[in-house]
Amino acid sequence: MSRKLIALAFVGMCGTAPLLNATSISMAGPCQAPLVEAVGCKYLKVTPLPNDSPLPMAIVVTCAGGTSRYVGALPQQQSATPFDLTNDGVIDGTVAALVDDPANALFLTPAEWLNDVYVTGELVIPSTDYTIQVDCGQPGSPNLTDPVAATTWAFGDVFNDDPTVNLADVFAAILAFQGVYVVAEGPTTKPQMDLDFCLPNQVISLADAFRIVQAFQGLSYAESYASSNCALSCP
Ligand SMILES: [Ca+2]
Ligand SMILES: [Ca+2]
Ligand SMILES: [Ca+2]
Repeated sequence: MSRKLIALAFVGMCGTAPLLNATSISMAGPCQAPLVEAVGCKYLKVTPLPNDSPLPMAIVVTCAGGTSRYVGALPQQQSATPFDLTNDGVIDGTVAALVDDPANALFLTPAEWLNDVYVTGELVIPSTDYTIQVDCGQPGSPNLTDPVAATTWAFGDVFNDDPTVNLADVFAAILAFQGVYVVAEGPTTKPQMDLDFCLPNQVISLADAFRIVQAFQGLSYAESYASSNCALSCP
């Protein structure tokens, strides 16, 4: 009998769903490392696995310097926020942000995460190494997977190709601002271009295009944000 069936049988024997306690949840399956890829200079895409797991899972992001933070709701949100990457009306996953307080970590099943979580935050910054783990434990009692590494894209490099920033990168953002998410280079998505302000706002505006213009002009992320209070490194 599979572990999942054992857990279900346990619920059946006891008769009531509230008895699906920590013991039966931990029997439901192993905690798998997530799929991870950078999808912009301020976004990491995290896919908790397996997709059909009934386990609530949290996501932990660690900077190269060793600072770890859980993923929680965006400010003013109660949970992970549905995210339509291209304004085509089809939700593609959720967006959530690094939070300072582990008590604010979101524990959701992969289905509740809508499978693909677009992680951003003030400490998700360009050209920076991160490792990502899933926590299949409970708040305050972590059960972490192996870490998976990803590096965010260069500041303003919409296509992550060169990694220079050229007019193609700038035009992609201007077209997205106008609602067009297909350019000569192919389809684009918001995480490729959403880099203003400290915490990106999931809307492509002229402010995003302006940052990309600054990158095209040769400014670094630190130079572009020098007058802000945005984090310039992830310790
Ligand atoms: Ca969509
Ligand atoms: Ca480029
Ligand atoms: Ca934006």
